[in-house]
Amino acid sequence: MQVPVRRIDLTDNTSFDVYDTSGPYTGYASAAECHDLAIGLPRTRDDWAHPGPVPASATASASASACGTGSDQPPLVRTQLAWARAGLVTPEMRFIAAREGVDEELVRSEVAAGRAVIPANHRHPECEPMIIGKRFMTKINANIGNSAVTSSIAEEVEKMVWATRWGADTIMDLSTGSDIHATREWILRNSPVPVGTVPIYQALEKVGGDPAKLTWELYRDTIIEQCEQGVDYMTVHAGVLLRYVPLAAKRVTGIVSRGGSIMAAWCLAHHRESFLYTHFAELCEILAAYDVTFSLGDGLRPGSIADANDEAQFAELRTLGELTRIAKSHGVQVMIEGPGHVPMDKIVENVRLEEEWCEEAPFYTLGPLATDIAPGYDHITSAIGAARIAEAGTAMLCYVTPKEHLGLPNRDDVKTGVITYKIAAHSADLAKGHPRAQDRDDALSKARFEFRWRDQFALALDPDTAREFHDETLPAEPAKTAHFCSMCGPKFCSMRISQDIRDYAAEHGLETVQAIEAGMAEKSAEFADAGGRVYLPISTN
Ligand code: IRN
Ligand code: FE2
Repeated sequence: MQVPVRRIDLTDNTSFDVYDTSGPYTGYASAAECHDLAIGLPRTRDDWAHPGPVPASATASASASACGTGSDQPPLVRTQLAWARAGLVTPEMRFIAAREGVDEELVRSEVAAGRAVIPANHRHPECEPMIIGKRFMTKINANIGNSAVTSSIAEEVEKMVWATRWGADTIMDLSTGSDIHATREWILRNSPVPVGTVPIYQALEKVGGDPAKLTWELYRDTIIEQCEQGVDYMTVHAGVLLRYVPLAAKRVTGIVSRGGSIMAAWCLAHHRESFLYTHFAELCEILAAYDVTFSLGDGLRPGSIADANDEAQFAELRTLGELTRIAKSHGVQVMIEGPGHVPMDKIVENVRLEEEWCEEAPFYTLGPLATDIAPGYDHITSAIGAARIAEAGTAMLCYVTPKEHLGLPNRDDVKTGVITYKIAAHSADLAKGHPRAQDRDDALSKARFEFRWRDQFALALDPDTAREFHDETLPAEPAKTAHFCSMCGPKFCSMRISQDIRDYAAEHGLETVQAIEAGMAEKSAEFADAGGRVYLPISTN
């Protein structure tokens, strides 16, 4: 079994390995240069030895009541959750343990407890397994394919490759328009990361965009179609209940979730309970057959600071907790989607309630934006909330680009969004004391202090921008080894000055602290000799 890492070669003849999401595309100018996109990536996971079917639930009675079969025999399934509960370590769990640098048993037990998920559809064997859970590295998702205007196979694949190159751990294909199926096929066959979707979007396309025309049968067929293709996780807004819809009426921004508004429209049009809720057990049986992970949607998430943590939001969250228990009794893995727009002081409560009501299922949040007042900068307003919520226990962050609320993100926006979210996720990992997190900071800081500019760039999340900014003022090659940059210039570089202090100490056989004192004494004598004035008269010559 081979596990991917990105090896960064440093100029001091050492190297540094980092977690890598970019699959075999690393280092190629384009995806098409890497391999034939029409054929797709090797189906590696097909060759792995997976355990056979095991009971869907830990206890026969829980399963019987949830399925409504009345039988005491729980159905047999092949999901990471059921395997983990049966005490089995799967090849995916071993792969992840090596990738994250943790024990296999930690991976198995967190999955068994439902505190972590491994989104890995049996029919997406091209995928490099990854884990989403608060005991592991905080993950980020990038949404792509947001356009109704279809492009070529290469263009669609290129968007996915671009997002994963900068560190997206999963991508969600939110494509709309007529070529949804083909686009998704291209992406899946070429994606080294799990792919998520919101199937209600495709279902809505099939009925010409009128939510009232949606039916359970049509939705079910869409789900099966996507399961067959290999989608790894699906957003299902099954917590938007008929009686919750009026709760959103008095809000400042109503319902902002696309899926949530589609389901609310259906409930109101028919004045019936959501078919996603009433058919939830059948949905579980379908997802269990492929090991597709639920991402229970937050259809009533707040879309403004004013609406944060309101009744509508938390009513839905309680229902998501109920659905979590049903899904798990079918052996289906679950994560819970979260907000949205939340001021800093209300963020931690979201995690606390999610953990309490949803049995600590991994939380997957969209930001949240910590303020509404900066359109054009919502990657930043949301990264502030994202860092905070991840520190409190969110396992995956859905990125937000600078174009949020304004338009469709282009290539640069996708990169900016991904890098911004890598910063939020990594900052949280540092605060949480994730075992490997600080190593990269230390390596970069050491390179910075030793003026190994090339290493500082190479270790950066975005080496290209770091190099570009440096070269704007000091483009010459020797500047890459110079002991200063253009920010402070050679005379005022604090890094150089503190190195000088160390050199002074070494020369004078002093400890650093003594050296600073000695140096200070020298400087103060100089100051007194010059007249002891802070403000010197302007020189007239
Ligand atoms: C993540 C957390 N809450 C929402 N999300 C993501 O938002 C979800 O996974 C999907 O990618 C996107 C759009 O969801 P709505 O607007 O249909 O809820
Ligand atoms: Fe928003």
